[in-house]
Amino acid sequence: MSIYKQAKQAYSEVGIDTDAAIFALDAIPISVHCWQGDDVRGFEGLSTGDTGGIQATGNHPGRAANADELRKSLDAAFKTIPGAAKVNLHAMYGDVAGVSRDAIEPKHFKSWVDWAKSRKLGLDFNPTMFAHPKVENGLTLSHPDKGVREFWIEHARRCRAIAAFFGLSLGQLSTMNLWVPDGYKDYPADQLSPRRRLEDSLDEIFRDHYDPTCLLDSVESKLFGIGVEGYTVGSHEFYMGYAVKNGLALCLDSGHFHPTEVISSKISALALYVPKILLHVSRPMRWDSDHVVLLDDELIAIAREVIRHNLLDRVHIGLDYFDGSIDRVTAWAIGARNMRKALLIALLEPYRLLQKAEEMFNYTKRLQIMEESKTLPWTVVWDEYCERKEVPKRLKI
Ligand code: RNT
Ligand code: ZN
Repeated sequence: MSIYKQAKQAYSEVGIDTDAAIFALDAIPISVHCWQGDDVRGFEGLSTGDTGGIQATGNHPGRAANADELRKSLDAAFKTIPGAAKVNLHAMYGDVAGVSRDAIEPKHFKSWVDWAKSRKLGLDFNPTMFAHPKVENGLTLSHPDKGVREFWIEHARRCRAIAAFFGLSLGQLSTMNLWVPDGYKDYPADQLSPRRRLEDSLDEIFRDHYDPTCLLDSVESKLFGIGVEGYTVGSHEFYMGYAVKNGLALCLDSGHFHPTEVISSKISALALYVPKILLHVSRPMRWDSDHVVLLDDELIAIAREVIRHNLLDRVHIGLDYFDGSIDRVTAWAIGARNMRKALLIALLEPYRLLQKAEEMFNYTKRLQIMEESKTLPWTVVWDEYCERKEVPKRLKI
């Protein structure tokens, strides 16, 4: 009997069909963030402005200098990443050299759409609200000056139009996720007024109606960033309230909470109140450092929450990390493959048995199943999947 057949047999004994798991796994889209390829710099020819507390560090050679190079790097990464995928773009990655952010249009992203079409990839999108001289005093949509706010409102409104264009052209929903860096280095006097202004700006941005099968609007909160330690306007409570009130998707970034908080434990609660959740799967080390995601307990816990509760149609999985100190293509490959491995582990979990034990208040059995199933041969199923997809089982060492 082949080793895969043996694994299939072992899993069938706990009620799991490995072929069905492989089939389901392959269809789960993972949105791969383009900004790992160039250390979050973009192609506008701008090297000015506040980074908003995002810090890519490292000087490894091979940083993509233009859109063609970035697409080549992505192509190289996708040779090793099995399964359905999307690419997550920021506004600063279009053919936008010399184009002001409040003047971008779908035509500036045509080369990305053509490329995505030919590779059968979806596209997601983000307004770029940092690294720009109009981020005045570290503020964008919450700035007291109406002119500054209007510049960024216009940018974000155009970004929605571009994302809707992605959705329409590719026949696949495009998520537009809005994150702003707005905040203060030190303790504020007035925490309320900036939040009121942010709310008003968001109301303006989300006023236009788009086909919900093309565009999904999402908002992303944050606790703090480097240089923005004292106060963040778009906090978790702010955006959770805003998303619930307005029926938007809420983005949970692994690095945007207190160090002992994990996003895996938030998914089930939020799923009761927001229509959709976007995940920015990342790895914080002591702060929101955006390290390459590992196949660690939290990654598996995130995947389990999505699979256990059947949330695949409501939770969109995206990656958000950037390490400039290692090979950028390999960084993508490691993180994206880990995400998919975690999903496979979740799909192979004997969840029904766990649930049954819990229903019977048999917590001994629950613990036993949890622990004993850890040594079921999921890696054999992974190898089989990679073989079927003609991607390497393990990256070449
Ligand atoms: C910043 C947010 C945001 C960015 C990307 C580049 O802390 O996580 O999602 O990382 O949009
Ligand atoms: Zn993020």
